[in-house]
Amino acid sequence: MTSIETVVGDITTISCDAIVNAANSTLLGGGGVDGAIHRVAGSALREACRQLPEIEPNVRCPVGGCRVTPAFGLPAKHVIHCVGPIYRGGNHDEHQQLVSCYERAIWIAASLGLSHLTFPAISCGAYRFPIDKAATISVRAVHRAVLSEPGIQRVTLVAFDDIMHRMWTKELKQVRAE
Ligand code: AR6
Repeated sequence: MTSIETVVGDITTISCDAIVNAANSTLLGGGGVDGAIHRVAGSALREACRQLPEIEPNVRCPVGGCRVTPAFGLPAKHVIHCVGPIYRGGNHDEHQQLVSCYERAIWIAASLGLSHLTFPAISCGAYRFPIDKAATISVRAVHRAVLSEPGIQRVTLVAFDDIMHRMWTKELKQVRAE
């Protein structure tokens, strides 16, 4: 049975098998958690991302998808780069695209034989997804996806502030009670 937990902190400081990144479709870095991950990983991460094949000019990963690289200077083996949706009011497939990020990250981690994953709150910063909705979507997507992946033993949802942590705590409590 997978343990799903939430903590407050900087995701780049937590040891695990794979750190999930909230990237953009270029995969070449940016601000927020993406910037922090690239800073700690070092320039080799950007180079590894640059070498991933483009599916369109300067697009290495579609929205809702993910790609894997080594983690270089981070305390992990891999980075799973997810591209979350930009929130545009909720009627542009954002819900399903966010589900897809969490599910695919778990599936790809399982296929690599990994057991401990850390996630940031994908799309909850620059991409402006409402955090209450994102907390519900992410907890439910993780909860469902790990049911069929017994190799995933631990998922840590890393909140950068107390508000996100409270949202995740509430959702986890609810899902456990169902
Ligand atoms: N550890 C954990 N969580 C963090 C950290 C950290 N070190 N830093 C920020 N967060 P965002 P998005 C939280 O904006 O909304 C980038 O420029 C933050 O408080 O990083 O998916 C990319 O390149 C928020 O709750 O990602 C894209 O262009 C959450 O991480 C774009 O932003 C996600 O915020 C992606 O936007």
